[in-house]
Amino acid sequence: MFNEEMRSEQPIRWAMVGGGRGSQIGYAHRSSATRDGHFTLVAGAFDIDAERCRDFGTNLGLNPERCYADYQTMFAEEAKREDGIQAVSIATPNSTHYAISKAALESGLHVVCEKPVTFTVAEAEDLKRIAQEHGRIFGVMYGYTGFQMVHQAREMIQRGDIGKVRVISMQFAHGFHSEEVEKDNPGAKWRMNPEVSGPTYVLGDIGTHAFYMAQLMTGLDVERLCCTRQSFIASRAPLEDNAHVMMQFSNGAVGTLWASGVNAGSMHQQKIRIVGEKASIEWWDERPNQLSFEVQGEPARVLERGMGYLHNDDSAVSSDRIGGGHAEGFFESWANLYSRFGTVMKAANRDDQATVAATWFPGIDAGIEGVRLLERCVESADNDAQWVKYYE
Ligand code: INS
Repeated sequence: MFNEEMRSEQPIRWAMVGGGRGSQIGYAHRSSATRDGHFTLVAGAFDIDAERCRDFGTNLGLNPERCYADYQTMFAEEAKREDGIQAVSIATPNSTHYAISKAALESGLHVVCEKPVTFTVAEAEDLKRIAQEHGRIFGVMYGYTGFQMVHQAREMIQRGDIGKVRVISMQFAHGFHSEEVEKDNPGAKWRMNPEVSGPTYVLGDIGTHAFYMAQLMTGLDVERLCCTRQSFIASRAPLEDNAHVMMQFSNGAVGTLWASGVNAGSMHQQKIRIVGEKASIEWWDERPNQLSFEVQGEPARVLERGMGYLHNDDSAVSSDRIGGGHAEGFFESWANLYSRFGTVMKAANRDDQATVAATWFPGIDAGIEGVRLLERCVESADNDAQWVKYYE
C-alpha cells in the first residue's frame, strides 16, 4: 500500500515552464506533483504572454512577483532568493525542451521534462552530462509508466513467468487526428510543425510511450529496425500521422511498433503485448488496472491491481493507493511518477546516492532512447524502409 508518511520531509519548491491556461497537460503536472506533498508550486513561467501568465499564476494562488515573463528571468530571479525554486517541470512544445532543460540544470535545478526530450540524441546526451556534472535529477514524463500493472508485467517477465521473450507488439494508435483538426486546434497544430515538433509527429508524440513501455517491461535492447511512415492528411507532410516500425532485439526477439493518429474510431489503443515461449502478457492503457496473462493451453487470466497474488515488488504493490476493486487511473500513474521524482530529488539534495540508484524512475537514459528511436526511424523511412542499426 502507498506510504503517505514520506511527507515528513519538506516539500521541494517547484516551478513550471509552460502548462498555463489552455494547456492540456499543465493541470496533470500540477495535480500529480502536489498530490503526495513532495512538491509545492511557488513560481512559474506558464505562458509566452506575460500578462496571461501573471493572471493565471495569481489565480492558482502564487505571489504575482513569482509569475515570470520567461524562463530565463525566472531562473535568474529565483536564484537570488533564499526560498528560491529547487526543481522545475517543463511542459512546453518540443523545440524548446533542450534550451530550457540546459538552462535549468545549469541553474542548479532538478528537471522533469516532457517527451521527446530533444530533437537529437547528441542534445539528449548533452543534458545527461550536464545533469551529472551538477548532481541534478532529470526525470522524463513517460506518464503511463506509473501504472502498477506495468510494473507487475515487468516483474513477471524478469522472473521468467512467460519464458524467453519472442515477440513484442507495441502500439499507440488513436483516431483523434483522422481529419485535419489542427486547423482549429493549436495543441494539435504545433505537433505537426517540424520546426516545433521536430523530425517526427506520431512517432515522437505517442510512439515513444509504447516503445519505452516495452523497454521497461522486457529490458531488451534493439539491434536494428526499419520504418515506413506516411501523412494521410497531405498537409502534415513531411511529418507522419501513421508509422510502422519492425525491430530486432538483442536476444533474438522481434517486434513491431504502430504509431498512428488516424486509427479512425479508436480512443488510444496503447497496447503492449509481450509473447514469450510459454505465455503472453498484455497491458492496455484504457484498462490500466488489469493485466492479461495467457498461458498456452490454459484459460486466459486477468490479473487485477491491488490483489495479494501480485508479485511483492515495490512498484506493483507499494504504489497501490486504494486497494483492489477501486479504479485507479491516469492521475494516479502520474502521481506515482512524481512521488518517485520527489524521492530521488530529495535524496540527491542530501547526496544519498544509494537511494537515487535504488529507486526506479524514467530518467534521462529513457529520454535518450526515445530520441534515438526517432532518429533511426527517420533514417530508415527516408531510405525506403531500409534496415538500420539501432546503435551506431
Ligand atoms: C496524446 C497523449 C499522450 C501525450 C501526447 C498527446 O494525445 O495524450 O499521452 O504524450 O503528447 O498528443
